[in-house]
Amino acid sequence: FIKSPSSVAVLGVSFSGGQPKGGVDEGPIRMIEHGILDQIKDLGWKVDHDGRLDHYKDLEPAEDPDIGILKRPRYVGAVSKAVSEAVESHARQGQMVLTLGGDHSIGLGTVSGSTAVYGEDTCLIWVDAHADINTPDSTDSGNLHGCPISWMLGIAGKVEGFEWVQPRLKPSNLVYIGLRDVDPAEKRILREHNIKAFSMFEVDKYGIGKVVEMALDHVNPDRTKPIHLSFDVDALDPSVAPATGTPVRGGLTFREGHYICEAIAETKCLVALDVVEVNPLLGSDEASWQQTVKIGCSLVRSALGETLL
Ligand code: EXY
Ligand code: MN
Ligand code: MN
Ligand code: MN
Repeated sequence: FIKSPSSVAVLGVSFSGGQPKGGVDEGPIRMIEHGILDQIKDLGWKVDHDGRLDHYKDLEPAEDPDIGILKRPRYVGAVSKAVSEAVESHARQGQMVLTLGGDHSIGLGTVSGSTAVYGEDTCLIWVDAHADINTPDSTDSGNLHGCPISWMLGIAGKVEGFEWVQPRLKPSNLVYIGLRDVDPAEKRILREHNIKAFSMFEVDKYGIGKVVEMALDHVNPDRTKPIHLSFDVDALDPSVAPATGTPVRGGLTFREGHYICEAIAETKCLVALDVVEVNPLLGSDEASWQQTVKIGCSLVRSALGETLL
C-alpha cells in the first residue's frame, strides 16, 4: 500500500437507518458546511469529492419489514454494499478514503471496502464507547449500528441484504479504544475470539499514550500494515461531543480523542478513516451540535496529519 498518499477521496454517507434517531444523516453536510474539504486541502491533500451526499437514499427498498428484531436490514445491507464498492474503488486508485457518517452501521461498508483492497493485512482500530459486535441473534435492540463488526468477522450468520459480505477481517487485526458500554453477549464474543480491547479503564490506568502504543503493537507491531481507523464520536465524553445518538458518560477527553488520531497519523499507515455518529439534531442547543460538528472536523484533520507544532 502507498504509505503517504497525496489524494483523499471524501464520501459523505447521509444514512441513519442503522438506528432509530433522525438527524445523523445530516452529519456529513454539516461537516462540509463547516469547511472540512478546504481544511483538508490546506493540509496539502488533493481532495476528491463528488459533491453528492444523498445518493444512498435511492437504495431504500419499498418494503423492508423487520427480520426478527432487526430493523431495516435490507436498507442497511444495501447501503453498506454501495459504500463498500465506493471505498474499494477509491482505495484501488491509491487514495486515502475519508467517510463522513452517518450512523456506524456503514462501518461494515467502509471496512469491507478496505479489506477488499488490502486483504488480511488490514488492521482495524475501532474507537467507540460501544463494541458494535452484536450478532443478529445477540442484539437486544435490533439496531444494526450495534452489529457491523459481527459481519466483518463472519460470525453474523445469514441475513437477507447481507449476502454480499465477505468476512475478511481477522480478529487479531482488530483493536478497540474507548469502550465503556458493552453488552454481556458482546463481552462473551470479545473473549471467545480473543479480541484486544482498551476500555476507559485501561485509558485511565495507563494513559492514552501508552494505550495507543499497545494498540498499535498488537495489530501492527512493525508499523508496516495498512490501518483503517473507524472513529465513533460517542467515544468522546458527552461533555466534549454531546450531539450523538447513544452518549455514554465517562468518555475520552478532547485531547485523548485527538491524540489517537495524531498518533495514528504519525505511523503513516492510515489508509481509511471514518468519522461517524455526529447527529446535529441532538444536543441541548445550537452550540452543542456545532461543537460536535467542529470536533468531527478536527479529528479528521488530526488523522490527516495536522500537528500542534
Ligand atoms: N450495544 C447496544 C446495541 O446493540 O443496541 C448499543 C449500540 C450503540 C452503537 C453505537 C454506534 O456505536
Ligand atoms: Mn469519487
Ligand atoms: Mn459505533
Ligand atoms: Mn458508539
